[in-house]
Amino acid sequence: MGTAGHVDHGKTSLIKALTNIDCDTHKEEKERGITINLGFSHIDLPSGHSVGIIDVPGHKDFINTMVGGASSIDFVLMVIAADSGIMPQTSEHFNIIETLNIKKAIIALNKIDLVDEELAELAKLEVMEWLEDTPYQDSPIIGVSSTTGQGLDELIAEIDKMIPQIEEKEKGHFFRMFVDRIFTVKGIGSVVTGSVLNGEIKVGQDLFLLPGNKQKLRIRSIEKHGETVDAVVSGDRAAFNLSGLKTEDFKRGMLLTNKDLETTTMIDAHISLFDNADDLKLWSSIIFHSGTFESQARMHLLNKDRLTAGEDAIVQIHLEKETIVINKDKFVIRNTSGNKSYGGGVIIDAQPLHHRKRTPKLLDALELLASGVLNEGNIAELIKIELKKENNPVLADELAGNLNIQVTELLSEIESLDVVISYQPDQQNILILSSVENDYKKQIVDLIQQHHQKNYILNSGLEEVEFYGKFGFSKNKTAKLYTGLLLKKMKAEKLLDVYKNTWIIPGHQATIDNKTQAEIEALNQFIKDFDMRLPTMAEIKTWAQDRRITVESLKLYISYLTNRKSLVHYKNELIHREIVDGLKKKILHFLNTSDDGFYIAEIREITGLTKKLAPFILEYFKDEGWIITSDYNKNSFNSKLTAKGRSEMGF
Ligand SMILES: Nc1nc2c(ncn2[C@@H]2O[C@H](COP(=O)(O)OP(=O)(O)OP(=O)(O)O)[C@@H](O)[C@H]2O)c(=O)[nH]1
Ligand SMILES: [Mg+2]
Repeated sequence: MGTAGHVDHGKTSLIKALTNIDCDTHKEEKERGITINLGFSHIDLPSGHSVGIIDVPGHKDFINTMVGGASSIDFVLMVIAADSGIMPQTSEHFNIIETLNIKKAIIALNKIDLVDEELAELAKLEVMEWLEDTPYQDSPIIGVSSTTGQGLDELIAEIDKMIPQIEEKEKGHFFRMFVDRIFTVKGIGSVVTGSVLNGEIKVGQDLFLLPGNKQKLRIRSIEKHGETVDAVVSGDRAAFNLSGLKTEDFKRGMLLTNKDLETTTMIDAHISLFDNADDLKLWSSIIFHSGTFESQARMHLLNKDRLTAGEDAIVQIHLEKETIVINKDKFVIRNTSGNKSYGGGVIIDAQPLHHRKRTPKLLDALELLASGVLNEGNIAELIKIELKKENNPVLADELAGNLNIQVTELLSEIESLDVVISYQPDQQNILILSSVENDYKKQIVDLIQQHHQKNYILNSGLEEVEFYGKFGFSKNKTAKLYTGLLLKKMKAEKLLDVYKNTWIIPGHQATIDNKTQAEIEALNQFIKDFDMRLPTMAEIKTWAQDRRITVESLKLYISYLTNRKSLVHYKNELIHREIVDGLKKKILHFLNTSDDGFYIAEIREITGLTKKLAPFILEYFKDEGWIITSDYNKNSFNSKLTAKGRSEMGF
């Protein structure tokens, strides 16, 4: 529960009357008689539940602190002094609470001891009228006095009634907590506190402090409501003692999380302006508040040129400072002098591209995204949008993370979406839109057909790795995994077949006419005649030119002979297989006679290999895994037979 309300209306006094804890602990707070920092308390209810309480300042100068406190609460205790009624920060706090999507409120009409019955009734009517047509119109309004204790039992009963209405927070998410206080405890070290936004964390686990150097911080101990605990979950107040950093490394607004999240300085969002906000132009300077994070920012209206009070818009916000936010996070925007709240909204994309041009296509996509995020029921739509944005296969885990939903929720939604296909290799679900997959299928068939056409004398097709580059998948592990699965699936669908380790169109057969056959054989003989010398490419090309064989055909013939294993094509050199086989017999037999191996000079002696060819052959054998070499230098390396080499020779 969090307090809210105008300065001096008695929030802190009321919490003290309820819990016996004075949240105004600082000297300056005592001197000025106002709350400056967040205060923390808790109440044990008759039902047995324990409720954590955050007391916020009401003074207009500390709205940023109020936003930080209100960001993690489940319901609000709005304190309104019966003798003064609705005041500026009463409505400003209410606007913020609504923007932060806090759905429930209890209204405490405080200082009821200062008014007579008639005035109390009038104050209540004023509040009721003011709440009309807001999400809080059915909230209970209780007359209370922190001075006399009047109405406190009734208030406690209302708080108790609130508990079953609070939506259970998801615990399956990764852990997130904005840091709100940092201090050093003698003999213990740095302690940081905050309210857990998502997930669960236990003593002994590691946390990242972001933005930062991504060093893992071990949790030494956790306290909740002043008591040592083993774990905290979303909604809890928590104090962590962490190892690995100094107190000065922590700053208010940083995030503690168990997931290595990306920082951002740009976000796409849907915003609504409060009824009393100033007009905003295409670009405006604002202060952005999310949790305890705050930063100067420039805001760009995307679907409007000007925004007036009470209106909505889709915007791109450029932050001055790096932050860690995720989709669906709520935020508040204020003017740059920090004396007026403009409005707030929800993040629809935490890692967007820079939208320099406001094209209709972009706006369509963003409006769809916003409606998906705002109408939380429509997760299916969101999944589709997100997959379209990626256009690549993505892991279910990653997608759920991007959407800030549970994987189980994602997977159950997918069942109803015939557009999405999921695979299950090792339980990792890979998702892709079926329209995108169909496109990949078509491209794969086209690529192989082109390959067959060009390489008509080859039986082979394309290797799996060749598709990675063509689809821009080279750096994407998931996409590579997906390619392998897709190829297998296409084989099952009889769209593809396998020849050796390549993918071909079913029924593909090489065609070779007599002239081609003769040319290939001539090339084979030509290279064989080099015996224990390596032909240069120039020599081979001249040979081809003399016979009016084009470079294209020559390349094809070489591939053909390499595929047929007539030639060895290694490190851009060609050597005839029979020569290599002869050398293999000699060298591997020779190496088999000694466990200590032999130097290159000895090997040259028994084979008659040239200075150039000897290291080439030995390196080739090494790459094949038949031999290992050590003591490598230009002229000598000591080679030994490996187990693979032994079995290759049948030793
Ligand atoms: N008579 C009377 N005075 C009250 C009551 N509640 C609070 N006060 C007085 O009102 C003044 C302000 O109370 P606080 O509890 O500090 O008000 P607050 O809302 O926490 O103020 P900020 O945190 O600065 O926004 C104090 O002098 C309290 O003694 C009440 O029920 N009756
Ligand atoms: Mg106070």
